[in-house]
Amino acid sequence: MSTAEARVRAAAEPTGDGAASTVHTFCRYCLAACGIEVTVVGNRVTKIAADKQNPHSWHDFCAKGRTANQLVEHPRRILAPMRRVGDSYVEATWDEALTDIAARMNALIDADGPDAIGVYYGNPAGFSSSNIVFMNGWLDAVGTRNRYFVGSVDQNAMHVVSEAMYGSQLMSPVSDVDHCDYFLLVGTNPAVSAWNWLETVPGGWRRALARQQAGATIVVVDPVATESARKADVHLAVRPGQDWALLLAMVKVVLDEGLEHREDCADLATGVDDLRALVAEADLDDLAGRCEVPRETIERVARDFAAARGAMVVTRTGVSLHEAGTVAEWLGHVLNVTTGRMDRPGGRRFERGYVDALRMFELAKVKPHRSRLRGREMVAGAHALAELPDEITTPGPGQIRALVINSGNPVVSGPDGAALDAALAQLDLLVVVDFVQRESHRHAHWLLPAVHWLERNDLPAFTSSMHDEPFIQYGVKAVEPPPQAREEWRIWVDLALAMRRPLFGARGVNAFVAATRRLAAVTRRPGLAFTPHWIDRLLVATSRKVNGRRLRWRDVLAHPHGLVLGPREYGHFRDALRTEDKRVHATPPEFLTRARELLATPAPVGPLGYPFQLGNRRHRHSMNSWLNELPGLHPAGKGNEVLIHPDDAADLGIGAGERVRVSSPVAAIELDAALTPAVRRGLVVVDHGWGSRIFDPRGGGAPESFGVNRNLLVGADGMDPLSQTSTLGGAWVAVEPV
Ligand SMILES: Nc1nc2c(c(=O)[nH]1)N[C@H]1C(S)=C(S)[C@@H](COP(=O)(O)OP(=O)(O)OC[C@H]3O[C@@H](n4cnc5c(=O)[nH]c(N)nc54)[C@H](O)[C@@H]3O)O[C@H]1N2
Ligand SMILES: Nc1nc2c(c(=O)[nH]1)N[C@H]1C(S)=C(S)[C@@H](COP(=O)(O)OP(=O)(O)OC[C@H]3O[C@@H](n4cnc5c(=O)[nH]c(N)nc54)[C@H](O)[C@@H]3O)O[C@H]1N2
Ligand code: SF4
Ligand SMILES: [Mo]
Repeated sequence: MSTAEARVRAAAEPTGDGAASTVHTFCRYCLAACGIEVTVVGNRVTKIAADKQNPHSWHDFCAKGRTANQLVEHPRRILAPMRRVGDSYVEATWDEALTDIAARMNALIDADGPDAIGVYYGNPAGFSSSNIVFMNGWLDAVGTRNRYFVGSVDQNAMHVVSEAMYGSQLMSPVSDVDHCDYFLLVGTNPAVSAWNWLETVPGGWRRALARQQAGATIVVVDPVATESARKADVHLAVRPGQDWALLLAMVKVVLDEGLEHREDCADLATGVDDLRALVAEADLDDLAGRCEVPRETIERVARDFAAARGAMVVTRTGVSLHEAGTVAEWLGHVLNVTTGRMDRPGGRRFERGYVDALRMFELAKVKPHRSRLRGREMVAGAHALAELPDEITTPGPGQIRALVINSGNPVVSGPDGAALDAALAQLDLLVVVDFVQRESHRHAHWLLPAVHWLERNDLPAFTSSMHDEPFIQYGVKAVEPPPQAREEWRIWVDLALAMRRPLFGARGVNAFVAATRRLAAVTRRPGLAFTPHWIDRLLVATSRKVNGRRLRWRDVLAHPHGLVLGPREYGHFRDALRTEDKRVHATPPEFLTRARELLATPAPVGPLGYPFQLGNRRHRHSMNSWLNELPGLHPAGKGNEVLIHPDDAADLGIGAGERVRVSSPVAAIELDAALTPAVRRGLVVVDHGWGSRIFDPRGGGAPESFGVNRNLLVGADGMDPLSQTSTLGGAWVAVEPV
């Protein structure tokens, strides 16, 4: 073992003697990936601080990272496999769990075929390379096409646009914040959400504000005067769901007035003529009316954007969670492409990363499949969450009868949670891999104890092309997990072995893993048993050359704070494009058709009796549907509330703090009113992610819950047809005092 390796090992190993040790790693709650310094005494984390020696990524450090050990030590944490017996749970051994699950799944597959097994995976699966790789290895072992993931309530629009324009779903351009002179931020609140959505731009918001100090302009497009909008030079309080009209109007101004970047429009991109044809059919006043932003303002912003030296459009969930999400996402990229922002300073770069993630993704690509009932193609290797309930409840070949939920809480974070909850109750087998039993895990037959990132080593190689500079850091664990908790990769491997189905669908892998385990047992050297660490080392050994030199594992270990691998580079984008002609496809036909459809349809209005639009917000101290319950992050008993414009409240007879019923054609919820001019009139805003219960499978205590789930108001029918994303940002509701 090298000295560097010994040092990292020593830092990661419990001292046991009460002396404090320090571990440098990074937070894996969100893609900001902040560098942290963890103080450990015994096997307990006593303090988490920002790692100010991290050369890349400590800058967004927030209270969620600071209190990450609270989830590790959650009083209701699942500490051993738990089997459902009647209405309660009993602890079991891993052998019992794996044997039972394998037997039941195999019986279902024998009877009904592999599609009888389904999976839903959430964000944290993607934030752990070993989890996502081996989960896919297990899914390929099973052979099921019933795969569902969080993308259809999040970033699918980006995947669809990247695939169509750049040739790869994973080709997400990265913000070059430090050189930007004009930020057009659409449907994002980076002051709260920390500049991350398929990109890691540590301290992105603070760096944008520093650019503003130096003269840059920040424009925020958001129906709410958010924390970010209040700091912006220009705030466009767009009509929810109408960003496509705003962005199309801007593209029209750019093309009609000849403000485009000639070279990129002629050489880098194809399809610009189709764009010209599209904007010729659109009328600026009509578009301005749809998005409710004055025409003159649109023209001014478009001209200033095109004229700026460095500029970028950034689009996020405020755009994607609407029916026209993909078209708006596309038009954001179009503005970047047509004004010459791709891979130029201050625009959106292509970061190569130390491994070729795009190529690996292609090798691992899931075979195309249409969903059984709705006949829709997969997006980014999975079907839409909105389809899951019916796929469980509708009998016939291909019906899902066993489901695994890998780090997700879709009953709360997706549409029509009531329908999904009812469907989950009908499964023959529901297996959950998580730390605690949340709302979506209520009907689980098995709860399998997972490992927190503070307890897990990980090299997130596949997201290395999402960092805003070439960077590598090994995510070392700070503490050892509870004895019976298991890293997710191991659960997938063990399950494939127990089911006797070949990992990755490839012959020989199971035998190889089993052989290494036997060798480890015989020689009493546990290090000889296969772990994903072998893959980490292989990836580093075969990584791209940096400064003409190959990266070595010992370099990685010698830099516990992370290693910046060189300056930001420009000029790799064209070469990296995955389209056959190596050009950006500016106007994919399906987007064009859909844009014409939107142009031909009047702006949507709510059904009779539901005049308000339901908006949405994130909390700095919550992570979607989790962390709401942690006392270090939220005052006891704190829930979410509904934000209403004071004039709307006055019309409705609602006073500040009063109880309000918000209802849609699907459901009704009650919460307290907070009056604020920050929201547009006609819009009410409720934080998402609340109202998820936490059960107590070990202690049998009453479930705990804070706030209410606003997504119950959103039906499963509303969908962006191009990305299959649920319209979680677009519900129509009624508001009345209780
Ligand atoms: N109305 C509305 N709805 C939304 C959104 C919105 O803006 N508005 N946002 C959408 C977006 S962007 C997202 S990403 C979704 C996410 O919504 P969620 O489903 O809330 O979040 P996830 O992060 O995917 O999954 C959370 C689960 O993973 C578990 N977990 C955390 N870390 C680990 C780990 O390391 N291992 C394991 N095994 N489990 C772990 C947590 O305990 C929790 O149960 O919500 C979407 N829903
Ligand atoms: N603290 C914290 N940070 C997080 C998360 C978290 O839950 N908490 N979640 C992480 C995850 S999973 C993700 S995907 C990212 C998401 O990152 P962001 O997309 O930046 O998420 P939000 O902060 O919800 O910002 C979305 C904004 O869009 C606005 N909006 C809603 N509808 C519309 C519309 O029709 N048009 C426009 N223009 N704007 C609209 C909302 O008012 C809101 O301010 O954040 C990540 N970071
Ligand atoms: S949760 Fe906070 S500390 Fe953790 S990576 Fe995100 S911004 Fe950084
Ligand atoms: Mo997300």
